[in-house]
Amino acid sequence: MAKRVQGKATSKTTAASKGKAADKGKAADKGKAADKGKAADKGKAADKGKAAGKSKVAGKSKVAGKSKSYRVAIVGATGVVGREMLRTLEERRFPVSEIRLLASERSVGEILEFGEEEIRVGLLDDKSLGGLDLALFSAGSDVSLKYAPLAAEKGCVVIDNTSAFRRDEDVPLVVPEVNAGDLAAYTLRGIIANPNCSTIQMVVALKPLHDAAGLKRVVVATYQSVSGAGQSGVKELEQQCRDLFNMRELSVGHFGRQIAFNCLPQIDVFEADGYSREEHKMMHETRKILHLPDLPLSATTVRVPVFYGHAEAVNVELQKPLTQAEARELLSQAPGILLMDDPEEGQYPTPIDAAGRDETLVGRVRVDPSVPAGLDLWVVADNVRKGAALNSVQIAECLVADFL
Ligand code: NAP
Ligand code: 2RA
Repeated sequence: MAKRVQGKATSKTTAASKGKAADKGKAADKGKAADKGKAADKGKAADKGKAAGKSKVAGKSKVAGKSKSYRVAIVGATGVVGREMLRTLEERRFPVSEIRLLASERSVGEILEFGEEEIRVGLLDDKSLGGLDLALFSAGSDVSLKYAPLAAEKGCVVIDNTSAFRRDEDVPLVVPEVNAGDLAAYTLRGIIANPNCSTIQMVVALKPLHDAAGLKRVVVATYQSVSGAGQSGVKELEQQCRDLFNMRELSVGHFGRQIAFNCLPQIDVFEADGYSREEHKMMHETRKILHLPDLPLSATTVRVPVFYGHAEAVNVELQKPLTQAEARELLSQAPGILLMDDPEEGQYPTPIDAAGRDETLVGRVRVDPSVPAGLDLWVVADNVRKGAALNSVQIAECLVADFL
């Protein structure tokens, strides 16, 4: 199981990193959080006997110890996701012969740790992407649009964590537990897209239900943490909390409104049809990953004052009914999922449970009585980890295992 010390992940954002609230690591990393282990390990949930640490996460260290090793770059290495990518490569013992950390001028010279090594952050420019086997991009779409094709031209395979190429037909969009088979198409452009964090956790949960009973329609409402907006989002919530508790006037930045003690039904800009761009991402990406281009799907995405971990209330209409027990069984056996579903014992997942974990946590599984074949689910995951860094590294592991 992966652990994340949030203080390190946001080490540039001193206040947030050191702030008690921001420091999910305090709870999750030390295992003091709602401690999935407490409930799940004791087999009280529907997934009796499925110990927390034994859930199946696709591609788990499948390449650790491989004799061939690879020259890897992280573009955006100093960001919330980039730092987690570095940590994930190390934790999963990805076979690395050279690691190159790149960012903007703002961070050049910063030192990041990789195992015993101290690596100096370099400048991303036209010359910095030669002599690489793999590059994990996570520095925003504009950076990817400019530099990812350049890296691919130089013979490097790009795994891109931004929205730059996700909708391109010749770029596979991959969640290894769901559609690893799509990876083979990476040769078309030399680029693989990592889906949006809110999409990843939802498709991990939808996949076993779709395989068993066929998806007919999906309606989702999300509760997304501020770390989804990167370092600036974490800083902003932390600063607003401090200001409020100290009776200071608060300043509003990235979120455009007060996020502390508030919920904002807007993530990214609004499009002409009234949906936000984040909602469009969920709808388009889910259809592409599940190979269901006509799947009816509606999303409402909401930013909540939580530091790490996205939660989603997912309503699923199926082609044929599943009982609660059948759905729980399917979910408990699916790769990458940890079922935490024993409400009478107070067991259901929360963002604090998910923070620092690899799995997508699922609970509150119910039959929706308003339709002939429907289910309601509560799906929670660490947006920085499974929603971004871990999924990218899993893609890299699949590539290395099967293609490189
Ligand atoms: P972040 O914390 O703001 O980090 C941004 C990173 O990009 C920093 O390393 C920054 O370097 C670098 N960067 C920015 N402009 C650059 C430029 N012109 N040249 C080189 N490097 C540049 O953001 P984040 O949360 O890590 O997100 C990064 C990407 O991942 C975004 O596209 C985001 O949509 C996507 N994503 C994020 C999440 C999440 O949960 N956070 C989940 C899924 C996808 P400096 O230190 O030099 O500024
Ligand atoms: C967010 N899903 O939570 C986005 C990050 N890419 O803001």
